[in-house]
This record gives sequence, structure tokens and C-alpha cells, in this order.
Amino acid sequence: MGRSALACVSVALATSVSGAARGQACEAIPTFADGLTPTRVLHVAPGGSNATGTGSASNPYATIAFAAGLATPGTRVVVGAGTYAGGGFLNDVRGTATAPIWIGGDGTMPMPVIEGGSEGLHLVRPRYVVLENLEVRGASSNGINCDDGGEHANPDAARFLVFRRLWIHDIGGTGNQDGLKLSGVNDFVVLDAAISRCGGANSGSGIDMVGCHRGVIARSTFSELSGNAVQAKGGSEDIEVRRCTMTEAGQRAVNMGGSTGFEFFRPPLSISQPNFEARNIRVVSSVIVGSEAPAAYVGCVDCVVANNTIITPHSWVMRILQETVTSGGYTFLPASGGRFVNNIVYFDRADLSTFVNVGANTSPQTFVFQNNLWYARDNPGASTPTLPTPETGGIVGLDPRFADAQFGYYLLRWESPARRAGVGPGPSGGDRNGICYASPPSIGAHQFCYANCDTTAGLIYLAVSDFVCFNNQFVAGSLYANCDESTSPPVLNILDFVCFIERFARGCP
Ligand SMILES: [Ca+2]
Ligand SMILES: [Ca+2]
Ligand SMILES: [Ca+2]
Repeated sequence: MGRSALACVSVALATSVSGAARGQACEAIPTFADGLTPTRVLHVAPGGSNATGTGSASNPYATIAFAAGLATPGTRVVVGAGTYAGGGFLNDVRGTATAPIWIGGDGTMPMPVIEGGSEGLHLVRPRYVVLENLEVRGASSNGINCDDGGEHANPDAARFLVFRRLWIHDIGGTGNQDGLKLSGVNDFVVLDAAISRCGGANSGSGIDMVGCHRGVIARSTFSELSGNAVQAKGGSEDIEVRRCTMTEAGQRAVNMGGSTGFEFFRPPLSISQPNFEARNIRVVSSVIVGSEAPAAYVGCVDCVVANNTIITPHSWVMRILQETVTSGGYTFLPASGGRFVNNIVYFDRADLSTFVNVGANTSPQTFVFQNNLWYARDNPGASTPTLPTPETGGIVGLDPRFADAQFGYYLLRWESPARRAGVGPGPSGGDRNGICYASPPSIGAHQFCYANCDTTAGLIYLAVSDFVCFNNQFVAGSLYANCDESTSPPVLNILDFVCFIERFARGCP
């Protein structure tokens, strides 16, 4: 059987199985609202009236806040296309576990716009609310603010919330102004947000959390920020930033911990137990391009940065700092127990100052470094990092072999030294594109997918083009084509086609 005949067989088989082989088994990010549908609809439109409207499609209300005030469990407030003035307060909007309240556009483009005001929208003590499909821009203070109404000791005050498909941009510009400000919010998910240009003067966040617990921020993009993309402080705990992309996110792309006034902590500070700015904050499966420091552990306890692809940080790879110290009768734990694992750090040595910036009152000796890949693009011989503790399993000075780094395309080629070099288990929520991590996992934000021969991304990883690619690799004698990893000659034979078909049908990784 000649090689061209093999190609015909493989393409025919590819056509038959490609529909089932999307290979994104870790794509789903569950929320409490999954599978629930509204039982009542109220409409809002720019030409509506709060005085004479009825909330019907033909006679809508004028403002989101007015309609939200009338919403009962199971209600969907549909915000019609157009522009609304910022400044609306939504007080005590409360759905239930089986009948939440949805507020936002209907999902068609363009999304409704909330423009201007001190804050675009402010939710106080919401429960079981889905806020979705909104563009918020031009607020002078924060884009969207959500809090517990000052009930700092009440973990139920603002709880069970979904924020999805929010486009928040051009907020503030002079200092500490945030895109999405969450204070005392528990059990929440932020999905598919796009946040850019918030704050100024090296301050302000894309998402700023104070005293928040059990949150997931996923599949979101952050760009052109001044302070950071994401900050979690003031007693925040169990927050995962997953599958995000941060591009030039300012001083600290992710600030795990920070500096919080004592009166703002949730729960309130304890005089009998040690306190912390943040604990168990995790940054995983994300791409972080630029920023002064991609990751900062600031009074953060047991925080994790794992399986990220970090590209050209400008000053440090990470910072370990303490900005809140024991005082006033309150004990604070030092930045300690941090982990930095399975990350690709692809940098310009000339652009870095030191690898790790360690400040006073921290416990850098308790940090763990494992299986990271360090590559100085401008000077591979200067790739070796200086770390507070010795790294195990690290890879130094080898090009990670991205599909196309120049165009921001960080999938791994087969030749990549990162392909199987991580320490398991990889993040359970999957890689940047929803592919489950293999065992052992790849290093970086992208799990290598063998059957994706042509390293396409997007909705469909695996297609007939991968068979064409495989055939070309086979004909060229590439060791990639040795799918079954046989060792006796001839290394490449028909069994490798059989193997590839099987791998393709199984999907990624
Ligand atoms: Ca802030
Ligand atoms: Ca492909
Ligand atoms: Ca073989």
C-alpha cells in the first residue's frame, strides 16, 4: 500500500469521524442558572416610560432600575438596544435557586449600552441574579458596582450571582476606578467579560474584589489596564481566575491580596485569629502578555499560579509583598505558601529587572516552584531564573515552540519541550480553550493536542485538514508521524495511520 493510498484511506475516515471529535471536554463552566428559564418578562427601552409603561414589549419601562425593582423570582428584565444613562441603583433584587432574576440584553448585537454617570450600575444585596449582555462605558468611578450594602458580617447578603458577556471599558481614567467592583460578594461566576481601559495613574482594576468568596472568573479578556486586570483582597478566599487573557494589564496583572482598610474586610477582622488579605486565590490556564508583573502575591496565603503562558513581562515575573502588616491588635499572616507551577515564562531578559521581587515581612522560603519553562527570547543563555527556593522539574533556555508567537498564537507545536513536561494533575477546569489537561499535563495555558496536527484553534480543533497535515508529516518522515511511538524500523508505517485515526476519533488531548 503506497503512501498516496494511505492518504485516501485516512481522509475518508477523517470525514466520517470529524463531526464527533471536537475534543473540548472541559469547555463547560457551570453556573447555578444553567437549565433555568424565565417565567415572566419585563421590557425596558430607551423610549419607554416608568410612569405609563407596563413592561410589555410594546409599552416598555424606561430604566433598568425601575424594572428590576418590579422583578419577582423567575423574571427576565430584557434591556432593549440603545443607550441608557448610568447611575442606576438596583436594591435587593432577589431571585431564588430555581427562579433567578435575569437582567440584560437579549444576546443580539449590538448590546444595550449604559453610558456615563459616577457608576454605570450599582447592585446592592442581590441574590440569584444573572446580569448579562451589557456594554458599560464612560462612568467616572466604577463600571458596575455590586456589594453587600455594608453588611460585612452577613455572607448571604450578596450571593449567587452570574455576570456574563459584559463589555466594560473606558472607566474613570485618573486613579482607582474599576470596571467591575465586587465587595462582600459570595458564590459568583464572571464569564466572557471583556474589560479594558479602567482607572489611571497605576491604579484601578478590571475586576476588583474586596472580601469575596468562592468565585470563578473565566474566559474573559482584559487589556490596557492601569493597576491590574484582577485583584482579590480584603479577606477574599477561594477565587479562581481561569482561561483568561490579559494584555498589558498594568502594574500587577493579577494582584492576589493587596492593601485594604481594616473596616472593609469580609468577614470582619478577628482579634483572636490570624487574618489575611487573601487566601487560596488561583490563576490558571491563562495567557498574560506584558504588564509590569504578571502575578503578585501580596499578603496572599496558599495562592497558586499554574499552567499559564506568560509573555514578555516588563519588570518582574512575580512579586511577593506584604502591604498589610500586624497592627492595631490584628495579626496578619505573611505572604506564604505560594505555588508557581507549570507556567511558560517567555521573556526578554533585557526588559526584566529581577525575576522575583521580594518585599519585607513575607515568607518567600515557603514558596514552591515546579516544572516551569523559562525562555529568554532575546538571550536564551540568560534564561535561568533567580528564585527564592530551588525549582524542581524546571526547563531552562529551551524555546517553547509556540505555533506562532509573533501573532499571539501560543498553542504548542509537537516539537515543544513543554508538551509533556508539566507536573500533574493539571488544572481540572481545562486549558485556555477548554481542552482537558493530559497526564502528565503540558506546561502553559495550552494543553498539546496530538490530533490537531495543524495547530488550529477556534471552535473546531479537529478537521480533515489535520489528516492532510498528518499525511504530509508522514511523507516528510517527521517523527511527529510516529503516532504509536514505535522504536523498531521502519518507525513510520501503516500502524501510525491507524493510531492517528484512533487519536483523532478520541479527540483532544
Ligand atoms: Ca479598586
Ligand atoms: Ca486542526
Ligand atoms: Ca510508528
